[in-house]
Amino acid sequence: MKIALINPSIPQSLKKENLGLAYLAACLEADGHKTRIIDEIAGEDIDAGLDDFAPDIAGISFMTMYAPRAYALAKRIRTDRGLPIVFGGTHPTAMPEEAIEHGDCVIRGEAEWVFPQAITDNRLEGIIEASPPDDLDALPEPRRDRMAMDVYADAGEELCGFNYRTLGVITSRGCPFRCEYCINSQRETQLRFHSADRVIEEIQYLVDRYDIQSIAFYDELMATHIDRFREICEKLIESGLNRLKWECQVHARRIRPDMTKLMKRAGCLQVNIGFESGSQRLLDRMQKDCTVEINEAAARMVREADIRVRGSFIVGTPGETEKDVQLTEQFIKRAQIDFASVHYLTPYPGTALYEQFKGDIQRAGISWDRFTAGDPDTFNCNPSMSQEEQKRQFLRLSSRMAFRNYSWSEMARRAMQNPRHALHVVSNMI
Ligand code: B12
Ligand code: SF4
Repeated sequence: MKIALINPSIPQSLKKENLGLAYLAACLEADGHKTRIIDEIAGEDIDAGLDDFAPDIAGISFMTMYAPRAYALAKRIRTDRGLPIVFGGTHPTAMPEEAIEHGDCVIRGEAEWVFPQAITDNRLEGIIEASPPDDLDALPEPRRDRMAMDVYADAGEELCGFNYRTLGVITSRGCPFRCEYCINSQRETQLRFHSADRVIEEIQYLVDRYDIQSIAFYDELMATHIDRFREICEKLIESGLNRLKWECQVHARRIRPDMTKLMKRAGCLQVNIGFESGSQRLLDRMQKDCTVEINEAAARMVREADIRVRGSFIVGTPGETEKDVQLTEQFIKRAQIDFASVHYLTPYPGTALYEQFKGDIQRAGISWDRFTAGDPDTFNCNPSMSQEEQKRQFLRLSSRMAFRNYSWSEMARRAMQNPRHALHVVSNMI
């Protein structure tokens, strides 16, 4: 069979490769199928791709904010070409009943084994529950070569103010935490890992084939299994691959001084930590399983190893007051966060947070394309503050903090790279 795997694009799309599709392509091909990833984000034209490839099945992958685009595409492909439509990815997994209205089949969850099997069994219809792969190393290497990787490598990935040729690697799947705004609050899949050897093999491949200078680890969290993470760092050093720069997400609870020193030697330039708030009450409310003190100590340990700290923060948590936003601002200053990225709390389908508000969201008829995590007009989860006030707090904090710990020369360089964004930030600061 010929299966087209479609990656739709919207104006807010970030130029980051969809590795889920590359894993699927590898497994479908291992089963004897032909695949083509038609990647609108990389600039490919979907109709031209379908004309050229003439597939038997069209699979479409999407997150929530892509849903209207994915459904419109599905309608067109069904009407014009009569192809069966299979949906997968975060949004169809969270909202299968909605998605199935627009297609023939929805596969929920990690579909590497189930998608090829459903084709073999000729049962690509309705809602299918995938059983996620237990052994990640048993998966063939993702077919990155099915995507225009140079577009992604050169997309201007910015790491600490520099643009490196960067590609992504996934070394684990799942997360042991259950933050209420994240899909892991509802997901039942186990935490699973690629071995350190497999990770190094993949990175070496990216160096040899795509000449990368930097790695973005797309894991939800690195360092959840400390020994394996240490092994990856040691192997990066032994193999000389520590000349590559990299960044990753780590939970504050997992940061230890011996680990940060090793990470530095292994090439780590920046650690991203979801601190979320400077208010303990709100951390507890969002089930963060962490304290302000642990967060502050983690930031200190990372800084002391001479690694930059990128902190992510949320405005709009239920119960948040102006005082809480001030606590967050004070935390960012006190912990000397190098780069603070502030998000507006967005109740994504698939999360425990969404379950609390789904009635209101459905009644308000909010279109999925507004679920961008940066749009304070999407939905206000916080009855303690008016929408207008919450929005004012968000814009103030995000613009004041975005460049807080950059030097003037760094800020000037960034402003020159993106003058429109710089003007927007300055106008919010005034
Ligand atoms: C890496 C990652 C990113 C990367 C790269 C994204 C990419 N291109 O894939 C970056 C950093 C760019 C990113 C950005 C964002 N992300 Co993100 N991201 C992730 C993360 C941590 C891992 C995704 C991943 O690679 N998983 C591993 C692969 C193997 O799994 P997969 O992609 O899901 O694919 C499997 C299945 O879904 C399925 N499948 C997928 N497609 C298809 C298609 C078919 C036909 C079939 C049958 C099956 C199928 O099979 C695949 C193989 O197992 C997830 C968390 C998660 N658990 O999913 C969040 C997640 C997807 N991101 C999320 C969000 C909200 C965002 C942002 C909006 C955040 C922000 N504040 O700006 C942006 C939006 C990006 C944009 N503008 O385009 C949410 C999405 C929630 C939702 N309901 O949509 C998630 C779930 C995190 C969360 N909060 O819970 N993200
Ligand atoms: S630590 Fe990160 S990935 Fe894990 S549940 Fe919380 S937000 Fe999600």
